[in-house]
Amino acid sequence: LMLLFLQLATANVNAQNNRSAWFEDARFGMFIHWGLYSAAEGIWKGENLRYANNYAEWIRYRNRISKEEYGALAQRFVWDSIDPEQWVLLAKQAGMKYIIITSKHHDGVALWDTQVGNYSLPKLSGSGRDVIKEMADACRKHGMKLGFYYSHWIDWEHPYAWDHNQELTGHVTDEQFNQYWQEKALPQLRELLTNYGDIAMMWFDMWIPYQHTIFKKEQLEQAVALIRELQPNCLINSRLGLPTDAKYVDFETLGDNQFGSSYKQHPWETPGTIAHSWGYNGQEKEWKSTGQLFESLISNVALNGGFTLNIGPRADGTVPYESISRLHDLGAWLQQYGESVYGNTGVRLGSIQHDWGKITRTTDDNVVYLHVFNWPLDRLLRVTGIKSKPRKVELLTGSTPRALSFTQQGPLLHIQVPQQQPDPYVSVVRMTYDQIDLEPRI
Ligand code: H79
Repeated sequence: LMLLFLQLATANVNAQNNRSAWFEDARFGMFIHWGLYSAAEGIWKGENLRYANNYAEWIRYRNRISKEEYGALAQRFVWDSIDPEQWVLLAKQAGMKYIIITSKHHDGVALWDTQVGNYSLPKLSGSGRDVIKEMADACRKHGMKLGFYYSHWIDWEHPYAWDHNQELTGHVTDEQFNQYWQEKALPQLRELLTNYGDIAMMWFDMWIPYQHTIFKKEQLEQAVALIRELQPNCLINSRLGLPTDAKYVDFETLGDNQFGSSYKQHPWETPGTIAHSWGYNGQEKEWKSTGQLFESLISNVALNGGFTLNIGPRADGTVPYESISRLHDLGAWLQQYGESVYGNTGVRLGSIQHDWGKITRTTDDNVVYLHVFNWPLDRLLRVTGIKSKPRKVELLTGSTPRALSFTQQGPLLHIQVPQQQPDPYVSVVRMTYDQIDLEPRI
């Protein structure tokens, strides 16, 4: 009974529509954290206070910066070199299929030319540049899906929004919070969903179910109604805070940098960073390796999930070299081996793990890909858990695939591989079946 309940609980996320079909095929997207905090570069008046998560985009909260002083960061933007089209091209080169940009992060600053208040990047900087509009145009030009991050819960600019301990705003009553919701959040969402063409998704960021927050269910339902009315194809992520029901939520967002641990039937993704901070930090020390990013992406696809990988451009629009080089490597690999990622899902193998890497398959079930992170020194790749016998097994090399010989006994497949792995990051073995018999295992 418990098992049945679990299955029902996860199966209903995407039951009512196929809005999210493109998202399930995409598997890989770009997150962009860019805002006033990018200009602070993780340092405030010579100090980099260690506080809680230590994220550069939390600098206003961490350093208790006043609204006016924080707003003055807008003067540090270098508009000549800011070109959102370059971000879109970088995402495209990296093999990413969608971009989510912080239209308004926790600091409450709108990146677009909002008519709701004056606390926006175009107004504070005096540039008049609407970067969200430029993003929307560039995405349309290059066939890239565009989504908006919108911080609906936390807003350190608005006196009546949520800031955890109300250390910046003082105590907020339900009535006051509702005033923020009706007068700022909903009207801004309306602008974003009206003035920028097709929006592929709205990405909210609240990591607590609404019952444990200041939100009333009806308030969040107003946001859903607005999105469904203005953009019927727009996806909504689970961090809105409402239950994961198809009425409200189109895909699940796991924790920040939290990767899948079991196969999920409904669409899901992990938002992840290359660095530690999401926003630009001039003293960033924690860069993930390219190999680690490959494993994160492929491991998620093998569990039917996706990966939204973040960049934090500087206030002059440039992207740190560390991010660019990793994205280039990921993109070059996907260019060659993308058939094993896009439109792929996983093979349910229960608790079976392979020490060499991860398995994906095309959704019609007839092609299975072995992603080898650790090349076997004894030149024997051992695959357990698939009973069907492949028609052919090939090593993808980037040019002509190379046939591999194999033996099979029951669910145990032994593939002979050459001594040299063809790819320095992830080598791919393609197994083609006439008809594959995959036992669904939970
Ligand atoms: O936008 C990125 C982050 O800025 C945002 N989500 C990603 C996508 C995010 N950062 N932190 N969190 C979400 C959760 C952090 C919660 C806490 Fe705290 C911060 C726990 C401890 C420090 C705030 C302050 C809540 C408790 C104390």
